[in-house]
Amino acid sequence: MQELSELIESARLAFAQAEQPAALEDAKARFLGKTGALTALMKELGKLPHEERRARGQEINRAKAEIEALLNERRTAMAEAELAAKLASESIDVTLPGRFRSEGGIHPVMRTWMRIEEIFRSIGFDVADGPEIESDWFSFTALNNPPNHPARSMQDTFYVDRVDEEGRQMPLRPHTSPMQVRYARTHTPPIKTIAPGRTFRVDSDATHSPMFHQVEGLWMDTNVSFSDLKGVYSDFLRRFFETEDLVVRFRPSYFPFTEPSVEVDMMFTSGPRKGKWLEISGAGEVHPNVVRNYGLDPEKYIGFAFGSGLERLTMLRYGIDDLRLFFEGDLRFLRQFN
Ligand code: 2NL
Repeated sequence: MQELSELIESARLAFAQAEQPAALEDAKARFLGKTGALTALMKELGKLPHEERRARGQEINRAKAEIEALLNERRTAMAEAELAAKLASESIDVTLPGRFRSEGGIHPVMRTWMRIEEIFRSIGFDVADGPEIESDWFSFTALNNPPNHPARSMQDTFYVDRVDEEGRQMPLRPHTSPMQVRYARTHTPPIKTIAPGRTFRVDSDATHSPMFHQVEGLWMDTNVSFSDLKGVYSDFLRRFFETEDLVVRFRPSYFPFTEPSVEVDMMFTSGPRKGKWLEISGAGEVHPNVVRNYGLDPEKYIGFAFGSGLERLTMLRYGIDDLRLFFEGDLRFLRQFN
Protein backbone atom coordinates (compact mmCIF):
# COMPACT_ATOMS: atom_id res chain seq x y z
CA MET A 1 0.00 0.00 0.00
CA GLN A 2 2.67 2.40 1.13
CA GLU A 3 4.89 1.73 -1.87
CA LEU A 4 1.92 2.20 -4.26
CA SER A 5 1.01 5.62 -2.92
CA GLU A 6 4.66 6.59 -3.12
CA LEU A 7 4.71 5.40 -6.69
CA ILE A 8 1.65 7.55 -7.48
CA GLU A 9 3.29 10.57 -5.87
CA SER A 10 6.53 10.13 -7.79
CA ALA A 11 4.53 9.79 -11.05
CA ARG A 12 2.67 13.04 -10.22
CA LEU A 13 6.02 14.75 -9.65
CA ALA A 14 7.63 13.32 -12.79
CA PHE A 15 4.64 14.36 -14.93
CA ALA A 16 4.65 17.85 -13.43
CA GLN A 17 8.36 18.24 -14.09
CA ALA A 18 8.03 17.25 -17.76
CA GLU A 19 7.94 20.50 -19.71
CA GLN A 20 7.79 19.10 -23.22
CA PRO A 21 5.49 16.39 -24.64
CA ALA A 22 8.56 14.19 -25.33
CA ALA A 23 9.65 14.40 -21.66
CA LEU A 24 6.12 13.48 -20.58
CA GLU A 25 6.17 10.40 -22.83
CA ASP A 26 9.50 9.34 -21.28
CA ALA A 27 8.00 9.70 -17.81
CA LYS A 28 4.95 7.72 -18.89
CA ALA A 29 7.25 4.87 -20.06
CA ARG A 30 8.95 4.77 -16.66
CA PHE A 31 5.65 4.13 -14.87
CA LEU A 32 3.28 2.53 -17.38
CA GLY A 33 5.58 1.11 -20.09
CA LYS A 34 6.60 -2.50 -20.69
CA THR A 35 9.68 -2.12 -18.47
CA GLY A 36 7.96 0.37 -16.20
CA ALA A 37 7.44 0.24 -12.45
CA LEU A 38 3.79 -0.91 -12.54
CA THR A 39 4.47 -3.68 -15.03
CA ALA A 40 7.26 -4.92 -12.75
CA LEU A 41 4.86 -5.04 -9.81
CA MET A 42 2.30 -6.97 -11.91
CA LYS A 43 4.95 -9.54 -12.82
CA GLU A 44 5.60 -10.19 -9.13
CA LEU A 45 1.95 -11.09 -8.53
CA GLY A 46 2.69 -14.67 -9.56
CA LYS A 47 5.04 -15.13 -6.62
CA LEU A 48 2.38 -14.27 -4.07
CA PRO A 49 0.30 -16.88 -2.29
CA HIS A 50 -3.05 -17.46 -3.99
CA GLU A 51 -5.14 -15.74 -1.23
CA GLU A 52 -3.24 -12.43 -1.51
CA ARG A 53 -2.98 -12.31 -5.29
CA ARG A 54 -6.48 -10.97 -6.08
CA ALA A 55 -6.44 -8.09 -3.55
CA ARG A 56 -2.89 -7.09 -4.56
CA GLY A 57 -3.87 -7.16 -8.24
CA GLN A 58 -6.79 -4.83 -7.59
CA GLU A 59 -4.58 -2.40 -5.68
CA ILE A 60 -2.05 -2.28 -8.48
CA ASN A 61 -4.82 -1.71 -11.02
CA ARG A 62 -6.24 1.16 -8.96
CA ALA A 63 -2.79 2.72 -8.79
CA LYS A 64 -2.38 2.25 -12.55
CA ALA A 65 -5.72 3.95 -13.22
CA GLU A 66 -4.73 6.86 -11.04
CA ILE A 67 -1.37 7.29 -12.75
CA GLU A 68 -3.12 7.17 -16.15
CA ALA A 69 -5.51 9.88 -14.98
CA LEU A 70 -2.59 12.03 -13.83
CA LEU A 71 -0.91 11.52 -17.19
CA ASN A 72 -4.03 12.62 -19.10
CA GLU A 73 -4.46 15.63 -16.85
CA ARG A 74 -0.90 16.70 -17.57
CA ARG A 75 -1.31 16.10 -21.32
CA THR A 76 -4.44 18.29 -21.41
CA ALA A 77 -2.77 21.03 -19.38
CA MET A 78 0.23 20.97 -21.71
CA ALA A 79 -1.99 21.25 -24.84
CA GLU A 80 -3.94 24.11 -23.32
CA ALA A 81 -0.76 25.95 -22.37
CA GLU A 82 0.58 25.47 -25.88
CA LEU A 83 -2.64 26.86 -27.40
CA ALA A 84 -2.70 29.82 -25.01
CA ALA A 85 0.92 30.67 -25.88
CA LYS A 86 0.10 30.43 -29.58
CA LEU A 87 -2.95 32.65 -29.22
CA ALA A 88 -0.98 35.21 -27.24
CA SER A 89 1.93 35.33 -29.68
CA GLU A 90 -0.28 35.42 -32.79
CA SER A 91 -2.94 37.79 -31.54
CA ILE A 92 -3.72 40.89 -33.56
CA ASP A 93 -5.44 44.02 -32.40
CA VAL A 94 -8.24 44.46 -34.93
CA THR A 95 -9.04 47.87 -33.47
CA LEU A 96 -5.71 49.37 -34.58
CA PRO A 97 -5.93 51.75 -37.55
CA GLY A 98 -4.37 50.62 -40.85
CA ARG A 99 -0.72 51.48 -41.51
CA PHE A 100 -1.80 53.46 -44.55
CA ARG A 101 -5.00 54.14 -46.40
CA SER A 102 -4.78 53.38 -50.12
CA GLU A 103 -6.84 55.58 -52.33
CA GLY A 104 -9.42 53.96 -54.59
CA GLY A 105 -9.92 54.98 -58.18
CA ILE A 106 -12.63 55.00 -60.80
CA HIS A 107 -12.50 52.32 -63.48
CA PRO A 108 -12.39 53.72 -67.04
CA VAL A 109 -15.60 51.87 -67.98
CA MET A 110 -17.29 53.45 -64.95
CA ARG A 111 -16.06 56.88 -66.11
CA THR A 112 -17.82 56.24 -69.43
CA TRP A 113 -20.96 55.12 -67.55
CA MET A 114 -20.97 58.31 -65.43
CA ARG A 115 -20.29 60.50 -68.44
CA ILE A 116 -23.16 58.95 -70.44
CA GLU A 117 -25.58 59.46 -67.52
CA GLU A 118 -24.54 63.10 -67.33
CA ILE A 119 -24.98 63.73 -71.05
CA PHE A 120 -28.41 62.07 -71.27
CA ARG A 121 -29.68 63.59 -68.03
CA SER A 122 -28.84 67.01 -69.49
CA ILE A 123 -31.30 66.39 -72.33
CA GLY A 124 -34.08 65.12 -70.09
CA PHE A 125 -33.47 61.38 -69.94
CA ASP A 126 -34.05 59.46 -66.71
CA VAL A 127 -31.74 56.57 -65.65
CA ALA A 128 -33.40 53.16 -65.19
CA ASP A 129 -32.16 50.36 -62.94
CA GLY A 130 -33.12 46.73 -62.63
CA PRO A 131 -32.03 43.18 -61.66
CA GLU A 132 -29.11 41.31 -63.22
CA ILE A 133 -30.91 37.99 -62.75
CA GLU A 134 -34.00 38.42 -64.92
CA SER A 135 -37.12 36.54 -65.91
CA ASP A 136 -37.29 34.87 -69.29
CA TRP A 137 -40.19 37.18 -70.25
CA PHE A 138 -38.34 40.47 -69.65
CA SER A 139 -35.12 39.09 -71.20
CA PHE A 140 -36.56 37.62 -74.39
CA THR A 141 -40.34 37.35 -74.86
CA ALA A 142 -41.11 41.04 -74.24
CA LEU A 143 -38.44 41.92 -76.82
CA ASN A 144 -40.19 40.01 -79.60
CA ASN A 145 -37.70 37.13 -79.58
CA PRO A 146 -39.26 33.98 -81.07
CA PRO A 147 -39.44 31.00 -78.66
CA ASN A 148 -36.47 29.19 -80.27
CA HIS A 149 -34.23 32.21 -80.90
CA PRO A 150 -30.54 31.20 -80.47
CA ALA A 151 -30.00 33.99 -77.90
CA ARG A 152 -32.19 31.90 -75.56
CA SER A 153 -29.86 28.89 -75.79
CA MET A 154 -27.49 27.75 -73.05
CA GLN A 155 -24.68 28.32 -75.58
CA ASP A 156 -25.30 32.07 -75.66
CA THR A 157 -26.87 32.96 -72.31
CA PHE A 158 -25.94 32.13 -68.70
CA TYR A 159 -28.74 30.65 -66.62
CA VAL A 160 -28.89 30.46 -62.84
CA ASP A 161 -30.42 27.67 -60.81
CA ARG A 162 -33.66 29.51 -60.16
CA VAL A 163 -37.01 29.84 -61.97
CA ASP A 164 -39.27 32.84 -62.62
CA GLU A 165 -43.05 33.14 -62.04
CA GLU A 166 -43.71 31.27 -65.28
CA GLY A 167 -41.51 28.42 -64.02
CA ARG A 168 -38.79 29.14 -66.57
CA GLN A 169 -35.11 29.10 -65.73
CA MET A 170 -33.76 32.63 -65.14
CA PRO A 171 -30.97 34.14 -67.26
CA LEU A 172 -28.27 36.61 -66.25
CA ARG A 173 -29.57 39.46 -68.41
CA PRO A 174 -27.88 39.31 -71.84
CA HIS A 175 -28.63 43.03 -72.50
CA THR A 176 -30.03 45.94 -70.48
CA SER A 177 -33.33 46.02 -72.45
CA PRO A 178 -35.25 44.36 -69.57
CA MET A 179 -34.70 47.52 -67.51
CA GLN A 180 -36.22 49.60 -70.29
CA VAL A 181 -39.24 47.30 -70.54
CA ARG A 182 -39.69 47.48 -66.75
CA TYR A 183 -39.36 51.26 -66.88
CA ALA A 184 -41.82 51.64 -69.77
CA ARG A 185 -44.42 49.48 -67.98
CA THR A 186 -44.29 51.64 -64.85
CA HIS A 187 -44.19 55.11 -66.44
CA THR A 188 -46.50 57.02 -68.77
CA PRO A 189 -45.28 58.63 -72.02
CA PRO A 190 -43.36 60.65 -72.83
CA ILE A 191 -40.80 58.01 -71.82
CA LYS A 192 -37.17 59.12 -72.04
CA THR A 193 -34.73 56.84 -70.31
CA ILE A 194 -31.35 55.20 -70.56
CA ALA A 195 -30.45 51.86 -68.99
CA PRO A 196 -26.72 51.42 -68.27
CA GLY A 197 -25.54 48.23 -66.60
CA ARG A 198 -23.70 44.95 -66.46
CA THR A 199 -24.67 42.27 -68.97
CA PHE A 200 -23.65 38.63 -69.46
CA ARG A 201 -23.09 36.33 -72.44
CA VAL A 202 -21.35 32.98 -72.90
CA ASP A 203 -18.45 34.38 -74.88
CA SER A 204 -14.80 34.76 -73.92
CA ASP A 205 -11.87 35.61 -76.19
CA ALA A 206 -9.60 38.56 -77.06
CA THR A 207 -12.57 40.73 -78.06
CA HIS A 208 -15.40 39.28 -75.89
CA SER A 209 -15.81 39.12 -72.14
CA PRO A 210 -18.53 37.01 -70.43
CA MET A 211 -19.38 40.11 -68.37
CA PHE A 212 -19.54 43.45 -70.15
CA HIS A 213 -21.41 46.75 -69.95
CA GLN A 214 -24.12 48.21 -72.09
CA VAL A 215 -26.19 51.31 -72.26
CA GLU A 216 -29.55 51.27 -73.95
CA GLY A 217 -31.70 54.31 -74.60
CA LEU A 218 -35.42 54.64 -75.19
CA TRP A 219 -37.59 57.59 -76.18
CA MET A 220 -41.32 56.95 -76.66
CA ASP A 221 -43.99 59.52 -77.35
CA THR A 222 -46.72 60.14 -79.93
CA ASN A 223 -44.33 61.62 -82.47
CA VAL A 224 -40.73 60.42 -81.93
CA SER A 225 -39.26 59.72 -85.36
CA PHE A 226 -36.17 58.17 -86.85
CA SER A 227 -34.74 61.65 -87.39
CA ASP A 228 -34.95 62.19 -83.62
CA LEU A 229 -32.78 59.08 -83.22
CA LYS A 230 -30.28 60.51 -85.70
CA GLY A 231 -30.17 63.84 -83.91
CA VAL A 232 -30.00 62.50 -80.35
CA TYR A 233 -27.40 59.85 -81.09
CA SER A 234 -25.16 62.08 -83.23
CA ASP A 235 -25.29 64.78 -80.58
CA PHE A 236 -24.46 62.22 -77.90
CA LEU A 237 -21.36 61.03 -79.81
CA ARG A 238 -20.10 64.59 -80.33
CA ARG A 239 -20.46 65.34 -76.64
CA PHE A 240 -19.03 62.02 -75.55
CA PHE A 241 -15.92 62.34 -77.73
CA GLU A 242 -15.72 66.11 -77.18
CA THR A 243 -15.43 66.93 -80.87
CA GLU A 244 -17.59 68.32 -83.65
CA ASP A 245 -15.29 66.58 -86.12
CA LEU A 246 -17.12 63.30 -86.50
CA VAL A 247 -19.72 61.97 -88.91
CA VAL A 248 -22.35 59.31 -88.26
CA ARG A 249 -24.02 56.88 -90.66
CA PHE A 250 -26.97 54.52 -90.23
CA ARG A 251 -26.83 51.19 -92.13
CA PRO A 252 -29.92 48.97 -92.47
CA SER A 253 -29.78 45.94 -90.17
CA TYR A 254 -32.05 43.55 -88.30
CA PHE A 255 -33.00 43.12 -84.62
CA PRO A 256 -36.19 41.36 -83.47
CA PHE A 257 -37.08 44.30 -81.17
CA THR A 258 -36.81 47.18 -83.68
CA GLU A 259 -38.27 47.85 -87.14
CA PRO A 260 -36.64 49.34 -89.07
CA SER A 261 -33.25 48.50 -87.49
CA VAL A 262 -29.85 50.02 -88.11
CA GLU A 263 -26.18 49.68 -87.26
CA VAL A 264 -24.66 53.02 -86.33
CA ASP A 265 -21.15 53.81 -87.53
CA MET A 266 -19.04 56.86 -86.80
CA MET A 267 -15.89 58.35 -88.27
CA PHE A 268 -13.56 61.03 -86.90
CA THR A 269 -12.82 63.67 -89.54
CA SER A 270 -9.75 65.13 -87.85
CA GLY A 271 -7.04 64.01 -85.45
CA PRO A 272 -5.00 60.79 -85.38
CA ARG A 273 -8.02 58.47 -85.73
CA LYS A 274 -9.62 60.17 -88.72
CA GLY A 275 -10.85 58.39 -91.85
CA LYS A 276 -11.97 54.98 -90.54
CA TRP A 277 -15.61 53.93 -90.04
CA LEU A 278 -16.14 52.45 -86.58
CA GLU A 279 -19.17 50.36 -85.60
CA ILE A 280 -20.51 51.95 -82.46
CA SER A 281 -24.11 50.94 -81.82
CA GLY A 282 -27.34 49.23 -82.86
CA ALA A 283 -30.64 51.10 -82.96
CA GLY A 284 -34.08 51.33 -84.52
CA GLU A 285 -37.74 52.22 -84.12
CA VAL A 286 -39.25 50.07 -81.36
CA HIS A 287 -41.20 47.13 -82.87
CA PRO A 288 -45.01 47.37 -82.39
CA ASN A 289 -45.02 44.03 -80.50
CA VAL A 290 -42.52 45.47 -78.01
CA VAL A 291 -44.59 48.65 -77.63
CA ARG A 292 -47.58 46.38 -76.78
CA ASN A 293 -45.42 44.66 -74.15
CA TYR A 294 -44.72 48.09 -72.62
CA GLY A 295 -48.49 48.14 -72.07
CA LEU A 296 -48.87 50.89 -74.69
CA ASP A 297 -50.92 51.12 -77.90
CA PRO A 298 -48.54 50.94 -80.89
CA GLU A 299 -51.12 52.88 -82.97
CA LYS A 300 -50.66 55.79 -80.59
CA TYR A 301 -47.06 55.58 -79.35
CA ILE A 302 -43.87 55.40 -81.36
CA GLY A 303 -40.21 55.85 -80.54
CA PHE A 304 -36.63 54.71 -80.90
CA ALA A 305 -34.22 52.60 -78.94
CA PHE A 306 -30.49 52.04 -79.19
CA GLY A 307 -27.89 49.85 -77.54
CA SER A 308 -24.15 50.53 -77.23
CA GLY A 309 -21.28 48.73 -75.53
CA LEU A 310 -19.53 50.73 -72.81
CA GLU A 311 -16.20 48.90 -73.24
CA ARG A 312 -16.20 49.80 -76.96
CA LEU A 313 -16.99 53.47 -76.27
CA THR A 314 -14.27 53.55 -73.61
CA MET A 315 -11.64 51.98 -75.90
CA LEU A 316 -12.38 54.54 -78.63
CA ARG A 317 -12.36 57.47 -76.23
CA TYR A 318 -9.02 56.64 -74.59
CA GLY A 319 -7.35 54.75 -77.45
CA ILE A 320 -7.23 51.43 -75.57
CA ASP A 321 -6.43 48.54 -77.94
CA ASP A 322 -7.09 45.44 -75.80
CA LEU A 323 -10.45 44.65 -74.13
CA ARG A 324 -8.79 42.37 -71.58
CA LEU A 325 -7.05 45.30 -69.88
CA PHE A 326 -10.44 46.26 -68.38
CA PHE A 327 -10.76 43.01 -66.44
CA GLU A 328 -7.20 42.25 -65.29
CA GLY A 329 -7.11 44.77 -62.45
CA ASP A 330 -3.52 45.79 -63.31
CA LEU A 331 -2.84 49.01 -61.38
CA ARG A 332 -0.33 50.22 -63.97
CA PHE A 333 -3.27 50.38 -66.41
CA LEU A 334 -5.95 51.57 -63.98
CA ARG A 335 -3.86 54.36 -62.41
CA GLN A 336 -3.76 56.14 -65.78
CA PHE A 337 -7.43 57.02 -65.39
CA ASN A 338 -7.19 58.48 -61.90
C1 2NL B 1 -26.50 46.16 -80.36
C2 2NL B 1 -27.96 46.28 -80.55
C3 2NL B 1 -29.85 47.44 -79.76
C4 2NL B 1 -31.93 47.98 -78.78
C5 2NL B 1 -30.64 47.57 -78.64
C6 2NL B 1 -34.05 48.04 -77.51
C7 2NL B 1 -34.59 48.02 -76.25
C8 2NL B 1 -35.92 47.98 -76.12
C9 2NL B 1 -36.75 47.98 -77.21
C10 2NL B 1 -36.15 47.98 -78.43
CL1 2NL B 1 -36.62 47.93 -74.57
N1 2NL B 1 -34.83 48.02 -78.58
N2 2NL B 1 -32.70 48.06 -77.61
C11 2NL B 1 -32.42 48.31 -80.02
C12 2NL B 1 -31.62 48.17 -81.13
C13 2NL B 1 -30.32 47.73 -81.00
O1 2NL B 1 -28.56 47.02 -79.53
O2 2NL B 1 -25.88 45.43 -81.09
N3 2NL B 1 -25.91 46.86 -79.39
C14 2NL B 1 -24.51 46.84 -79.11
